[in-house]
Amino acid sequence: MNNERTLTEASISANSKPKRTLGLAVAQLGPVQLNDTRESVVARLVAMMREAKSRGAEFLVFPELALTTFFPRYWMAEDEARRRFFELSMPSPVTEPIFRASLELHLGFYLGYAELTSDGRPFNTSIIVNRNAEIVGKYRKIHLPGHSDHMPAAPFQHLEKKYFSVGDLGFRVFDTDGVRMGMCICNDRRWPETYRVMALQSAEIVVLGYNTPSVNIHWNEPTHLRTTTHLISLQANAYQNGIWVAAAAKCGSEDGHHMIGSSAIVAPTGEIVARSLSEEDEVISVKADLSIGEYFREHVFNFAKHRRPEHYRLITERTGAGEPIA
Ligand code: CDV
Repeated sequence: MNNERTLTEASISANSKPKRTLGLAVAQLGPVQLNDTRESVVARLVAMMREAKSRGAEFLVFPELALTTFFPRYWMAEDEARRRFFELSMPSPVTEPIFRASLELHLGFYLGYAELTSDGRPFNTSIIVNRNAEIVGKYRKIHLPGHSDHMPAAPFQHLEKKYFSVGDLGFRVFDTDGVRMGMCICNDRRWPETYRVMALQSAEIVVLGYNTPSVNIHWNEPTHLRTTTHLISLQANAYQNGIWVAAAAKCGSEDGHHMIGSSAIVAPTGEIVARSLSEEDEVISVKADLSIGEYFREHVFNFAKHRRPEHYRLITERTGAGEPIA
């Protein structure tokens, strides 16, 4: 890790743009067990907000579905899932302490949670909250992995397609405390379109949370690849879009179901500048120089100058792979 940090610092000092910095932190969350209360999880989140602030953080990234265990691994009726795991409002009496801490600490944050709208639609949702504890942006997960049917032979379920509707808000960006920020959720991070749509709106940072089981229920994927493909997705997309990417895991063993850690902050150079060491609650932080991304966006990835969208038509015209074009 030290070596990677040195490379990034070298690339910063070789350039001359004035620094625009953001104290950027990620709050990795260790396991949340099925029987843990929302109150106990919120207390852990607030403790990490204080830790992040003490290190100079101005924005803190929490995981996907941060308030409960990763419940899509369990088969149950939709009504039961909604009653046990979904939020009807944000903030709510239970989550209010997070917003109070945001205001007190003058600390913005990203938070993932299960949202049930007032008209009964279920989404895997995240929000960006500014340093005045105001919600400035909402995103609803678009790339929902897994299945909707019961797979009793599988070691566990991945029922995001059963419990959630596909997000209806698109990949938008939000200006929060002087920074243009985009967000996505977990599986979205593996898709280049996710980042490119936000980079085309001049995103400087993309933040995200994830719950990635160590075991792939669909094929016998070597465990180490779960971490490799996670990191490579963050790094490639940070570089190819000239953006910072900050990713927060929920990890460790939730009632015997293990999920990867490796929360990371990646610079627009594609270099990992901070990475978690544990699979427990852990804050990582950097002083992110936002101007680094400008070099990439002005030169090798100057979109206006070099992109050729007339040759990218298949990306929006086709969903699955098909026959060669004439
Ligand atoms: N929560 C997720 O979206 N998890 C997926 C798993 C199923 C591969 C991920 O991309 O990490």
